[in-house]
Amino acid sequence: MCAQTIARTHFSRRDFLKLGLTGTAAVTLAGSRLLKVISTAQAKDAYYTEVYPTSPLILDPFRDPLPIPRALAPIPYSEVGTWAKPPGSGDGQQNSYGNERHQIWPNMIGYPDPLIYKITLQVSAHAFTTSQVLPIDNGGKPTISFDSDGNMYPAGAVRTLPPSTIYGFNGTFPGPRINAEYGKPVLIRFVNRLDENPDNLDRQDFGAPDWSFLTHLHNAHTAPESDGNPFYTMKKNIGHGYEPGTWCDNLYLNWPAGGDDSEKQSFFWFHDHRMDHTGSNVYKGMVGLYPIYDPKNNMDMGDETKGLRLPGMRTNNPDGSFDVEYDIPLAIYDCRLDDGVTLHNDVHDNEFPNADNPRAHPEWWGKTFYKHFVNHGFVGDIFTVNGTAYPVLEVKRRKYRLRFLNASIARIYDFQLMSSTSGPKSAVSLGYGGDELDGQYRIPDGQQCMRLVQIATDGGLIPAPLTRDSFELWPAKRREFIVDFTRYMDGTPTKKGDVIYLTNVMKMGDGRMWDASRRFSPDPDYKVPVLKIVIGDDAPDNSVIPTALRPLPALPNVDWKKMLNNRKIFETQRGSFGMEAEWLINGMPFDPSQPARSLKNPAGKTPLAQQKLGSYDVWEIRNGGGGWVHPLHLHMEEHRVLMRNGKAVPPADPGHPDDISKEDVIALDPGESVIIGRYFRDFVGPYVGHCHNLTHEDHAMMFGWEIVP
Ligand SMILES: [Cu+2]
Repeated sequence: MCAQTIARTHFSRRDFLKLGLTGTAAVTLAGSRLLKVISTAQAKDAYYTEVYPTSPLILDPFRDPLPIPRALAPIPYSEVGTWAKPPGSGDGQQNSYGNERHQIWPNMIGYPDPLIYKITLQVSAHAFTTSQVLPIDNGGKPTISFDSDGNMYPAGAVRTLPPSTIYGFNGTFPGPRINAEYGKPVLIRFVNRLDENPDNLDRQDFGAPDWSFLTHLHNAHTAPESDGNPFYTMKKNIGHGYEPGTWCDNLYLNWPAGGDDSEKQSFFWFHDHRMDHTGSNVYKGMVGLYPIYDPKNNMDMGDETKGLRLPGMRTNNPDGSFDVEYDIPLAIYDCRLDDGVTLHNDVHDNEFPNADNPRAHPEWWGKTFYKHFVNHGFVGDIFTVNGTAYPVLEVKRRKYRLRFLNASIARIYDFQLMSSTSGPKSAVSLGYGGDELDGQYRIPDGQQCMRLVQIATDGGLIPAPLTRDSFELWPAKRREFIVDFTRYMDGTPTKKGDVIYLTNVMKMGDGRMWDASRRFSPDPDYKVPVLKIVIGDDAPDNSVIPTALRPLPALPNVDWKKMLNNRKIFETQRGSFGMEAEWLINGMPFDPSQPARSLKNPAGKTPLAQQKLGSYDVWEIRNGGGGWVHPLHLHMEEHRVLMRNGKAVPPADPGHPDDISKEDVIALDPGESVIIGRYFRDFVGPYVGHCHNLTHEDHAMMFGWEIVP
């Protein structure tokens, strides 16, 4: 089916105006105010109206169980052999265009043939909750709601949410989980079937309009053709992404950079990276999980009786996959549901002619609402874990390994483990309105009750565990912890039935930066429970909290201080071009035709962002200011922070404790500067660096760089 044949929705713009005239005052008011915005739509600022709907209140939170994805099974080679175009190492075998090959096939590094997986991009439906909801307005008052048949419901009517339309890996959100192991390569055939829509789901007005995708395994050590980055696809004339009917084979060697064991990592995720629509595709569901274990010397193989003895009990399944109990990924994602009266008005509207924007969409009431182009970055008011809003997890009385991932567009979280005697209260019942409704619930009497022992960052296991009272989680970052659910931080044992809340204490009303966090102007009243944890039965526990984990890779045999004058400098800025090129690096929007150029360094040079294969270099990543924070992600090898704000690391800046580890996302507070050291090994070709506030990325805060032979 092609775009033109998608059924038109029941509401036309005229219907909406009619509803505005004959419906309630609230609709008329909203309609007339917003129509005034339309009349000045030529003005650039009209696109910056950060007018969001208020999601309906989830009335019965913390009842839906936390979904814990099971491991996807590889496809038997006997079946792969029947494919018309099976994967392989030859020319033209990497994608359906037949124009690329894999740069390093596993046998070239002495590795076995890859396990083969197949993941299909599918249009599907997803429910964030089974709870009933109460539609509320920005002031927290009950308000009208709608359905897809054109009915309007009066204020105070309790409703069941319609499912949201997703573009998902195998049609689920989050997508499949692949449990990988170092030394065992994985090849995933990603197949685009987003043109098929058997249930005739309404695609709404976000998600790449040409239904293309581009999958990046963040931040695996991967050749450009498997990296899923738009600098590569644009240079190779593949385009913005892989379109419906096409496929590509992403080969993940599960091989540490430089063959160096100390470069191993532990938790990847795969997500969309389609040029200009990464945010809308990720928000529409393209998120998958990829923990990676290390069987060498049994160090970290998901078996707590061996190696480092990190929490986890491994079951090898007959289908070739394995699952690890007590080792739980937690993908955090915030969303916002349509209220049916908020205007859809976006610089991308011309890409979605069926939506007939600008207008409100009462027929989309209760489904995910997205704005591509907002001034700061899209934030939601409903917080979800593994695709479920406010879930509950029953744990055994023992230690767990929790792998946190921030899969949100722009929101940063600051998490603590809290207890609460009186339990969650809706923010509405506490008298809040506006942005203070974000998160919907609070635990006013919440008190920190447990600490978390950090064992890993983006770059994998850290040298030694860090005991934390709280931790920030910036977009795309991963942080892993051991939590001992047998006792509280004061030493008191837990009891069956005790309740602990994973609680967000960072208030962020838009994507610019926090309004309140533990580091800056904390708001002791902003305590939003995200996940309810209930203590269950005792269970055997052979895990330990090791005193040492994985040593950092050795620094190169050069004095990096002597390299500082010739460093490459990349600065994030908000530009004056506006629109699609709002967000810049070194004054330029992303240019897919060539690598970026450094700002002038102290030696007076402006080198191209180009590195010789096998080199090591010093880069500076700078936040050009303006009061925005930027989570700046560099593809390819993880970096080590050498200096932050002019001070050598270690010791780490107290606000950025992960600076002592390997990382792939740099957390840049406003005005900060970080100098990093990086290797460029094993593969040649185009890669990118970009802000992982996906609104910024999609509006050009990205730069191309490359490794040359
Ligand atoms: Cu940014």
